[in-house]
Amino acid sequence: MTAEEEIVGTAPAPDGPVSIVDYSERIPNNVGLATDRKLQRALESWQPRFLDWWSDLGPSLPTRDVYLRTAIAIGRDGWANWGRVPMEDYRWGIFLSERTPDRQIAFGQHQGEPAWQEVPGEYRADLRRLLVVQGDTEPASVEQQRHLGATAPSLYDLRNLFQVNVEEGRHLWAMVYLLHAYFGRDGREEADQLLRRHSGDLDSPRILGAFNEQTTDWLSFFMFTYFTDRDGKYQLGTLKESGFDPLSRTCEFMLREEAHHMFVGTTGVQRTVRRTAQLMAEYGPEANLWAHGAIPLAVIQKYLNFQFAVSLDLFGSETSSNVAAYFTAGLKGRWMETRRDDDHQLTEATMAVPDLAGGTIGTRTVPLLTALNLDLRNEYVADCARGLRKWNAELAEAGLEQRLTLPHEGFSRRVGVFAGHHVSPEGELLTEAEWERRAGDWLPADDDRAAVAELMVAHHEPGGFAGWIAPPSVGINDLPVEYDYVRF
Ligand code: BYC
Repeated sequence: MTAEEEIVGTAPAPDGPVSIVDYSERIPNNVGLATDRKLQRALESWQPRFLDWWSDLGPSLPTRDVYLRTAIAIGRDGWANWGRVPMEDYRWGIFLSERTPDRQIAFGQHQGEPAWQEVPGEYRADLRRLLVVQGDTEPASVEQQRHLGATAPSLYDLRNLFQVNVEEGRHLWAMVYLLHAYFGRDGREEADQLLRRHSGDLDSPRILGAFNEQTTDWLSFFMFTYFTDRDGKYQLGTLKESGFDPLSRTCEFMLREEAHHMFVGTTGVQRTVRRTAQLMAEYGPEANLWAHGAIPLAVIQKYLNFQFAVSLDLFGSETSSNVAAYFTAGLKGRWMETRRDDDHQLTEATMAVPDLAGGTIGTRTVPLLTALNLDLRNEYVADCARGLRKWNAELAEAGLEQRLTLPHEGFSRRVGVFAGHHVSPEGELLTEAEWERRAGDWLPADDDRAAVAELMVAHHEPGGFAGWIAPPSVGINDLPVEYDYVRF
């Protein structure tokens, strides 16, 4: 081990059966890659393209090393090793959770059958599509966050950004492994395309809308990790239920890494709100916070509105024949499928979905099977509301009456039943003229983003924090908040 890789801080001790990752291989893995020469060669030929992509479109800030966690085992605890790593030497690898012996498909027309270890021919195209959509989002987010390092509010935050970035890179590996291992030549072509589409590229954009938006600044990054990574949690949760066992096991492990990404979002927004609340309490709720170097609550609310709306779009339409087909085939389940108390077939069940026929926002009843995107979205929205309560507790503790709120599900939507309509954050249907007049009160305008950008001054010295954000209460992995998490 070189000095650059010294281990700092203790890795938790393993407490259960763990499957050790083989780090002696060029591609670290726990899937026995060395026993499949053809697959190993194919992935080893993709690896340099991934590294080129990382150096071209990954983090642009040059650094010497970063205090990062790297997966070393798959067991419930003790799965990560912590140490200083030059980012280009990060060991991206392929890790699947342990196989559950005799696992059965829990839903749909194959319920009760053994989970598939190979791709059933009739579901090949659908499964490939799901893997490609999932895989496409991972490098997209790294591209979106590429330049944020230059304006990091602290070394603590910079490290968190880089941790998120390397793990999104690893999640790309997760999908590329499945494409290469199970989809032959088509899969290899799709894996190449995952590095050819780019976020915001006019000719070759990323597949889903939110992944072509710009992550303009750190407030937008925290909102992204709170709202958009949380869509990732819910989508991965449904793919974890998949009858295709390798996909299920891959997603189970990805979900473990994902928890930290949402922690970054929850606490990042919370610390921003805390600083804003402190200054509002000190100088009065109407004070010009820009002048005090902080972000006004109304602007935080606009960023929240924007990111929530684009993240709701990621769930697809409220009614979708695709989702009904995925469920019936056993490809994509519901959130916590096995804990749901019903027949897991849903052939008779119905659900109310929003409806705008007649010029008002009402509901209509449809077969539940076709409404599963909305079912998942509803679970997601309830989860989003939980974080908001934490942010609002900061305002309450500062003795303020103001609160942050989630906008109405129809607000600023481009996908689904609300697309093409104008809905206020409170849920009123508006004319286009009213929308045009008021949208600037609800969504970040260019001057809001410019004012936020002015506050984004880098603090790359240990223990330093930008004035617009409160420091965290604890550091990473029991290290002090002031630790030099990133070295230049
Ligand atoms: N933008 O039938 P519909 C994450 C397309 S995030 C553009 O309603 P369906 C992460 C749709 O593809 C999680 N196009 O949709 C987070 C379809 O096109 P085709 C990513 C969109 O299929 C942070 C057509 O419109 N994972 O992991 O029921 C950092 C009709 O749509 C959009 C997944 O999404 C959009 N927003 O549901 C890093 C899981 N929405 O097929 C990572 C895999 C829809 O007619 N994907 N369209 O050409 C899926 O399960 C589904 O494809 C979707 C859409 C939920 C996305």
